[in-house]
Amino acid sequence: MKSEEKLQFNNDAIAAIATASGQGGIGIVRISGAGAQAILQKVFRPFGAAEIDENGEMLSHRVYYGKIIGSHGEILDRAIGIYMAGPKSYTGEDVAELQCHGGSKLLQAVLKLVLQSGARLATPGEFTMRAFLNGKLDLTQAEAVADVIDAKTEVSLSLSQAQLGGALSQQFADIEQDLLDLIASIEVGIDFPEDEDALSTEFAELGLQKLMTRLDEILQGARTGRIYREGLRCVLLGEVNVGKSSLFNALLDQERAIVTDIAGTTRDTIEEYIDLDGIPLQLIDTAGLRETDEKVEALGIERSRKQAEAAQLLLLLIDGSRALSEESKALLYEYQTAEPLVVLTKADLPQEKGLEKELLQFVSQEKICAISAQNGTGMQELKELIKKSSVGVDKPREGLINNIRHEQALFEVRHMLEDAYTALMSGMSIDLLGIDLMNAYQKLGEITGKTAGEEVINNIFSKFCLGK
Ligand SMILES: Nc1nc2c(ncn2[C@@H]2O[C@H](COP(=O)(O)OP(=O)(O)OP(=O)(O)O)[C@@H](O)[C@H]2O)c(=O)[nH]1
Ligand SMILES: [Mg+2]
Repeated sequence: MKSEEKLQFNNDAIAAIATASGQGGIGIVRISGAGAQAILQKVFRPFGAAEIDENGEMLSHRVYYGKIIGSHGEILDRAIGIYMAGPKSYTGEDVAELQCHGGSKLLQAVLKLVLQSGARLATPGEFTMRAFLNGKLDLTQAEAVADVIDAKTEVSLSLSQAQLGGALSQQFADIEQDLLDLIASIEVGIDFPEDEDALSTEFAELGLQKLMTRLDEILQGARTGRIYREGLRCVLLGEVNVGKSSLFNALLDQERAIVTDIAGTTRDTIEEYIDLDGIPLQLIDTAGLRETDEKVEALGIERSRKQAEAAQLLLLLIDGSRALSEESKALLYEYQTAEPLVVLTKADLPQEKGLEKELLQFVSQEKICAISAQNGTGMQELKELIKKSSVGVDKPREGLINNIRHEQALFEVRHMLEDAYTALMSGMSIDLLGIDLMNAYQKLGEITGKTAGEEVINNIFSKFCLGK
């Protein structure tokens, strides 16, 4: 593994609390690295006639019940102790775990004891980084570890689990192999006994085209993948009293925001996640937009506009029971380029005739829908429309890339292949093509980590939580 050469690899014993902070039934202190077993046995004594080997050492991959002994000989806790000899462990190193009672003071005391016994505190992500450096996981799988922990919906979770299982690794391994095959064929020229140059050029062209198409397909799914992993910021915007907070509550299925008939009820932005058929939708209710001299409201309105700018999907709400106001018209005009979904509200009331027609000056028909937050009319259609405008018809499927890092690297590889293709078409010698393709291969390897530099790797693991 290349990364080992680049990163200074140290297998000194590290330790951390592996479970979430706060109280829980069980809390785990994990130790990994050289001497993990010795440290475990310094602090932990199995009860009774537990099986140990002739050197008095606990056996690997056995569960022991025993006591944790503090520095003054006191019993800190009764716990489960497990020793897992490398490489059959999470990190690939010798690993020991103490499964204690889940109190934060207790776990801190146990961790302190372990640190006094020879381990040092692990940095965030260091366990998983070691797993990567020991070849237990590639980079896409290591990233999936964090994603599984952070998954916002069941769909996000299953996509991350597939990635952890190697769905992306396999996909990129296949592409790497195709690229290597192409490089090899070009270099050896095996398939082209006669008229070598013409044939080999044609072969390279076809191979490149095939690869570019494959990369395009993957890149097309990237936005969808990213939405399932990160969520989609969806902002409800509109004039005062059009029913933003009512719609927010209806989508949330909970009376979260205050609703009144007083114009300017909502002052601050309110954010909540909902699971829309697996899409983690981050809904943001905002203060209604209008001219005001009132200081607090004006600050709220400033926030509304900021949110609208940062939105990935904008819902522009318009009261369907009233004639189109000058204010709403101005908003339609102002936010036209953001391609908002226009939501006509209060569909349970008599609707203003000709309103939809007027809207067509600003948006296309398929971006308009009418709802009632009060009786639920049109809510399903709105949800479908949100889905269509975010993930489109893309179904969540294994192998969707979901990470800007993968996307950027792939995008660069795509460009490199395209440049090589163009050069080839304009008469570049086939010998030179191999060099370009080798560069593309190197770039591709950054995704799984084969060729990733220290900075990339450190950056990925530094985002992990402590103890992972
Ligand atoms: N009939 C009917 N009334 C509604 C509906 N949605 C909202 N309203 C009423 O419209 C008024 C304003 O609703 P809100 O949800 O507070 O409107 P808002 O856009 O959040 O208003 P601000 O926070 O002031 O900007 C309230 O009296 C609601 O009961 C609806 O679907 N049908
Ligand atoms: Mg409101």
